Amino acid sequence: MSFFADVDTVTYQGPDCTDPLAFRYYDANRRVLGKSMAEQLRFAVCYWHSFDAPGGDVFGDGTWDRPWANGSAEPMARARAKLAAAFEFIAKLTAPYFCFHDRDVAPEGSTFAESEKNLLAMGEDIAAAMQRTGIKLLWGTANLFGHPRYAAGAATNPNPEVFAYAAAQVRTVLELTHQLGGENYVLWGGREGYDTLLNTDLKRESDQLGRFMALVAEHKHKIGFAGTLLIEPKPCEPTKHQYDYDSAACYAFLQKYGLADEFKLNIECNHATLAGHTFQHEVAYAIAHGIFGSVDANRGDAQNGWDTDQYPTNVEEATLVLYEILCAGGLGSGGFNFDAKLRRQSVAREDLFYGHIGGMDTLARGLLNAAALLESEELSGHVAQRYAGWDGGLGERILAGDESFDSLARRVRASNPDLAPVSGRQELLENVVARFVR
Ligand code: XUL
Ligand code: CO
Repeated sequence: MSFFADVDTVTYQGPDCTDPLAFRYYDANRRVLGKSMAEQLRFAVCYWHSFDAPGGDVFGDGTWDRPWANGSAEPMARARAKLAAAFEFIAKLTAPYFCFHDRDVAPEGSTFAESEKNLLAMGEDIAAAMQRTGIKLLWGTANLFGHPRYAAGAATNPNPEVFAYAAAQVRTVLELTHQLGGENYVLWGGREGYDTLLNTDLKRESDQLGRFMALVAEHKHKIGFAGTLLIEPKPCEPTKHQYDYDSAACYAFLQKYGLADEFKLNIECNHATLAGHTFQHEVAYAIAHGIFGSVDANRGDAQNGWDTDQYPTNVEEATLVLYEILCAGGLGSGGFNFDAKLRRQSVAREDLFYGHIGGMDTLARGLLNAAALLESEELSGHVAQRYAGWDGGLGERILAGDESFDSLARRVRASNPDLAPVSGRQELLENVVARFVR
């Protein structure tokens, strides 16, 4: 069964190549800062946008040519065809990882037991496909937002029976992720929020979510899953307000419930921009607080206020984000998962290749630029110099707790220091970045 017979394995052909089915920058084995590009970028293809979604929008039906979705009347046969399409595509793209929700890979049954049976049966086929191709699992996740039972939330539902159902669902997917050697497990709180405060008890919902996350961590340790647990910040959509608003809100939540050592963050570019932040800000905030985990790579639209999930094309943005990640020592167990989808008019199957190739090349360029910027020390040197006063003397004593308001006031009164502002050099530094963005 072949669904992409017209496309060969995508190869690196260099920046001058004009073949749209070749990489111009992503050269998997090229060494960058001591690792191969493949190891630095850890690309993953997501199952849901690429193989599951039909290309519909709120005004119209699916448009995409997806023969695996309608070749059989039998849902498990369709799931197996989808699996064949996914692994053929990911292998030809040479992406080392994939990511899935339970409902992407296996049909929901008429009972919980039937859904679980379907998922575990598909799990065996997934394991065989991974074995055959060498493609690995970056993360698994449970869909706790699609079914009507989750309309008022999963963990934050007013009905504890829904909480229990979500727990049972996550338990199965966490165990399957563990069995498949998954390197992370993601929780995106798509409906963990509210539409109106008129019917919502914020405090209860927060405590319910905290308890749910604690149960996930408890079960992770019970089964010996060594991967990283990740939560994925997003401010809104589908609910008006989501509790995992941004990196800062997630960090506060994790600390409140004693979970800051158990969870890290999966930062998505378009979620950052929906929250009114830059992608770089969200990544930098997570890194600064020791909770950076992984990335959902995509981009929004500067004029639209929703999650357009387009493929990344902004090389400057990729450079700045990769600069933060490289300064922090790399992705660790995370990766760049393309949580990105084609436009509704991109109906052809090979459009999936163009989207991913463009995204991989954009991030590969970002990696090369960021490595050069890091090695030049032009930004880091400036920042280090800007804060040098805190490395010794007065700054060090303040941070060590060796100064008080009284001692500081005595000091200022005695020395009456000249505190004329020093140039922040923003324009100069923007010009430095511009020099490295190629
Ligand atoms: C939705 C989103 C999800 C998560 C996984 O905006 O990003 O696809 O990544 O549930
Ligand atoms: Co995402």
